[in-house]
Amino acid sequence: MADLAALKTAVLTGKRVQAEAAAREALDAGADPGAMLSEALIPAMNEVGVKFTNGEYFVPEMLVAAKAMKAALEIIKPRLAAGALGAAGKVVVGTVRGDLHDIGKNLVKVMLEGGGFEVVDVGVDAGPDKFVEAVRQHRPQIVAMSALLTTTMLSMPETIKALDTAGLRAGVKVIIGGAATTEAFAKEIHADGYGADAAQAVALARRLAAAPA
Ligand code: B1M
Repeated sequence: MADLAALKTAVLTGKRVQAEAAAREALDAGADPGAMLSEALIPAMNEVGVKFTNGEYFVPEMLVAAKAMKAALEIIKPRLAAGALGAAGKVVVGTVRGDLHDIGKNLVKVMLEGGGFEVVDVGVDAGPDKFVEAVRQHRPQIVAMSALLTTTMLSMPETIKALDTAGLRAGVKVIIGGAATTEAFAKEIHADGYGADAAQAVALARRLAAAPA
């Protein structure tokens, strides 16, 4: 039986080496990579967020937990990304301006790749210009933006506006996600869709990439 509790604890307590070892052991014991995400890695990060809110954790604890999560994710990534790259379409992904959170964005990227999309990653703290430039250069069907902070989500409508001003908005579908965002916010800013998690982002991207521009 795979020990997902050990993986969760290692991430929660920011123990990178233990997290890597627990991820390897769980895979060797036959754990499902999706379950490792949904039952260990993501709940651990959610708990980190609760501890931060309660004043039990501070930024350094969040940071080491994030490093442990990323290290474990690297180990399970090859098992998640199994799709034929590019067959489903092309997506530009990034975390918006002012926002340095990249774990969720990276997860969305891995799952999109697993779903057969070619992904162009503009990274974190990506302003409207960066998204516009990537769309101009790579001509994706979809732009996926991530925001974790209530302050930085405001960069999303600015990016949509910049795509419009550049004459690129009609040619792409814009989807958003990240803990700060909601379905209602997506509607308000005239995005084409909202994904609550990485799996929803892939389903949404599939649906929109198949629809006419
Ligand atoms: Co930050 N942080 N953080 N942080 N951090 C949050 C987001 C926070 C909710 C913590 C809290 O107060 N409980 C809070 C935001 C409050 C708010 O705005 N409402 C917060 C804060 C305040 C801050 C700082 C301001 C703290 C400070 O300095 N005082 C600061 C800001 C830095 C900046 O960005 N400018 C900061 C810094 C950091 C660290 C650098 C220490 C670290 C990030 C490291 C990294 O990413 N490399 C960090 C972390 C780790 C967190 C928490 C604990 C965990 C985030 C995470 O990785 N979650 C977070 C609390 C929380 O979210 N519960 C918190 C796991 C990840 C898998 O989930 O990213 O939500 P998530 O992605 C999900 C979905 O949202 C969705 O799919 C993913 C997988 O299911 N999704 C998409 C994401 N993007 C998508 C895009 C899509 C679709 C779906 O496109 C279509």
